[in-house]
Amino acid sequence: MTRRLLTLLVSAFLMAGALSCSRPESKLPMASEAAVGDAAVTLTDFHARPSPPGASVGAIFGTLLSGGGDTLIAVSVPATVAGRAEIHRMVQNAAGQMEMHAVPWLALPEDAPVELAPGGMHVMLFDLVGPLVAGEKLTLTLLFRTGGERVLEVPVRED
Ligand SMILES: [Cu+2]
Repeated sequence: MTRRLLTLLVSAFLMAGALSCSRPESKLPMASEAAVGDAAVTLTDFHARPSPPGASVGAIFGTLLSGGGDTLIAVSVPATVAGRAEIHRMVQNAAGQMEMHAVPWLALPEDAPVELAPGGMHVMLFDLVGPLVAGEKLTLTLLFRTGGERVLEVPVRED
C-alpha cells in the first residue's frame, strides 16, 4: 500500500464550481452560494497541490457543506489527468506514523462542514499522467447520493 505524508497548507481560495443536479425533483441550485438550497452541497476552497517531479500521486483539498445532509459516494478526474481518484482519510498506525486509507464514501452531516485538508481527509489521485503544475486546473467530478453529480474546475496552487 502506498504511504505518503502530506504536509500541505489550507488555502483560502474560494472555488465557485459548476452547479448541477441529476434529480428532477431536487431544487435547482442558485448561482449565489448563500441561496443554495438544502439539496445542494456547497463546495468551497477546492484546490490541488502541485506535484513534485516524478511523483505519481496527488491530493485535492476543499470543504463540503450540506444543508440537509448527504453522502459523497464517488470522486473522479479525467483519464488525461490521473489513472484514478479515491476518497482518503489519514489515521495514525501503531508505530505513530500517519497512514492513508481509502474510504468508500464520506458522510456529510446536516449543516456541518466537512473539511478535506492536509493531515486529514483528501481526494487522492493515483497514476498521474503528468505533474500537477501551479496555475493549471483540473476537472474534478463529485457524485453525491442526494445531490447528484457536481463538476468542479479545481486550481492547482501552492497553498
Ligand atoms: Cu491519500
